[in-house]
Amino acid sequence: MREDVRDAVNRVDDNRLWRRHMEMAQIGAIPGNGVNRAALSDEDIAARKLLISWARARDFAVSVDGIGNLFVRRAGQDAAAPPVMTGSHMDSQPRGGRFDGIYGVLAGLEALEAIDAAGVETQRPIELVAWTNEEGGRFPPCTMGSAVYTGARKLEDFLEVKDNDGVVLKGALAKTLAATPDAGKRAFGAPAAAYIEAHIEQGPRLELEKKTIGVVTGIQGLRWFNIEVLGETAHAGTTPLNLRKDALREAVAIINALHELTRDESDTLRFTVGRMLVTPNSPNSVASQVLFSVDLRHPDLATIDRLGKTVEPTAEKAARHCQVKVTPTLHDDPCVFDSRVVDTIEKWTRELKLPCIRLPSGASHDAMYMARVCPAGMIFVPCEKGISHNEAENARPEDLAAGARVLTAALLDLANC
Ligand code: HGY
Ligand code: MN
Ligand code: MN
Repeated sequence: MREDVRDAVNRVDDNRLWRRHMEMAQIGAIPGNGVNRAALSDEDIAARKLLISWARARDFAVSVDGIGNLFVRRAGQDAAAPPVMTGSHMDSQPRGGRFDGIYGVLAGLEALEAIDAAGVETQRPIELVAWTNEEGGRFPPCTMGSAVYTGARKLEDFLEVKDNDGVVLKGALAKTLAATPDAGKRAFGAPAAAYIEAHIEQGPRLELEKKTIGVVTGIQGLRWFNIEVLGETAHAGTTPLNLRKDALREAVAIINALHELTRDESDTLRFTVGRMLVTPNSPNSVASQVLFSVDLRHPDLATIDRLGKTVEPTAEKAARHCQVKVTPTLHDDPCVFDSRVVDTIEKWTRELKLPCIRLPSGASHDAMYMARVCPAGMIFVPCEKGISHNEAENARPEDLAAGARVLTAALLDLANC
């Protein structure tokens, strides 16, 4: 193994990496070892400040762009060269785990620190990024920060999005940006030479097949929608059923029709309704309005495209007395990662004698958007029983450190070519 790579890889500190996970897990901690660190919340701000404190301690440069993506940069010999980038997200689901997203940020920081401690000079700068609002749990859709950074979406598309309490994204973003005033200002869309994201698998394969590393080949396609059903509120006791415009009853009919539409014996297709807001949300008033989410996913482009196009007509057909408004909120086709980056990840995994498999990602990640603007790839490490988006999410320190070593080696390789 190249001397510089060996030296840097040997400086990955398992204990520091684990300790930082536990420290971050205190921010937004919820019972059952979980975290609730919603995007652009006070908890998100606290996590940003903690990450910046670690970056500053190593004299890395810190900057933030207009949607709050947070960048930590280690200089290269050629300051003008497009950097090699790594990163993930610090926001979590409402009942999230201690590793989803934050692992990719802390593994990236660990790689930067190990390279720095080894005194390895790289031709290119290496940058870590903590993307804003990857989860989309509070402010849908997901992967918002990377979508705006790469130009796939405009910031203006999202400023008026509201959370379940009616808080508007624009105000929460302004508060978050104001919380780190001494971070440099960063434009959207600066060129990158390559991007690698480390993440827990959020599925059971690595653990079942006793592999330490997943060399990720790509990400399945997604289509998200908001469906609004508009009826009329009325007295639950006096209003005959045949005179009602019951938005909740018809939302259920639409959801059942979509379940029929998406029935898949092979259990490859993913259909989820995870969010529902009911107005007036009172036991003895007929619902006048229901807003619910639709999350559709499939690895095959033709399939996800065909299904995405049937959502609106299916909803309109299933509704009888109410009006229906279907708004697409996410349209991501399946992505295939760059073969050179995938091969580089596998090369160093084997150099480090770590058992690995190649596999696609069922979950989406910011790498979905970075793959559109530069060669990109991902490194998975196992999580217990594949559980994620759940407080019980768990991972082993030795696996997290193994993934950070592969990341360190791959970043160094790409930063010198
Ligand atoms: O929804 C996803 O796939 C990701 O975990 N945000
Ligand atoms: Mn994630
Ligand atoms: Mn997630």
